[in-house]
Formats: sequence, structure tokens, C-alpha cells
Amino acid sequence: PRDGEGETGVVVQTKPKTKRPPLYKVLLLNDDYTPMEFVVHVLERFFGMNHAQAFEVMLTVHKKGVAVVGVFSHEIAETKVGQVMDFARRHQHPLQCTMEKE
Ligand code: NFA
Repeated sequence: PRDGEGETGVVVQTKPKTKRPPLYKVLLLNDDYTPMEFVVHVLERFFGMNHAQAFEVMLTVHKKGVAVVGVFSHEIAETKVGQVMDFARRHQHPLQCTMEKE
């Protein structure tokens, strides 16, 4: 069938679709070794949180095992994950950061 035509031979209007880019959740995972202060620093430095917000989110990860720390475009999410993983590795902490499609 032509564009906008179903299997009936009837041509129907094609919706003017404006596609928004998919968003990605950036997740921070708990572990037993990364110091709490280091996680708070990561959240302040890479996710623009103030100290109180960062402490609260760090405690959520500590207690629940994982938390969403931000929602971004694919490119920005990838950059954040890379920055956190690199920073943790350089400081020899096992902190893990991942992303998933919303
Ligand atoms: N669970 C870690 C500790 O007790 C703290 C932590 C919080 C690690 C959030 C990773 C993420 N030192």
C-alpha cells in the first residue's frame, strides 16, 4: 500500500508526528566499599546537586541498592556514565553507574 493507505485501499490522513528523542535514566548502584562522602561528591560534581540533595540520594542508593540520579538524552547520559566510571576508577572505588532507556 502507498504511504497513508491501509489494506482497504482507503487513503487516510498521516498524523504529523513530531518525534521526541528517547530519554535515558542514569542509575547509580550501591556497593560495600565506596565511601559515602565520595558518592556525595560525585552527585554534586556530575549531577549538579546541592549537598543536602546529594546526601539524600546517596542514602537512597545505600538503602535501596539503586537510584535514578538523572534523566538525559542518549549522548549526555553516556557522557555522565563515562565521567562517573572514570572518576571512580581513578580513585580506586568500585562505584558503578549505568544507563537505561526510560
Ligand atoms: N554502601 C556504601 C558504604 O556503606 C556507600 C555507597 C552509597 C556506595 C551509594 C555506593 C553508592 N560505604
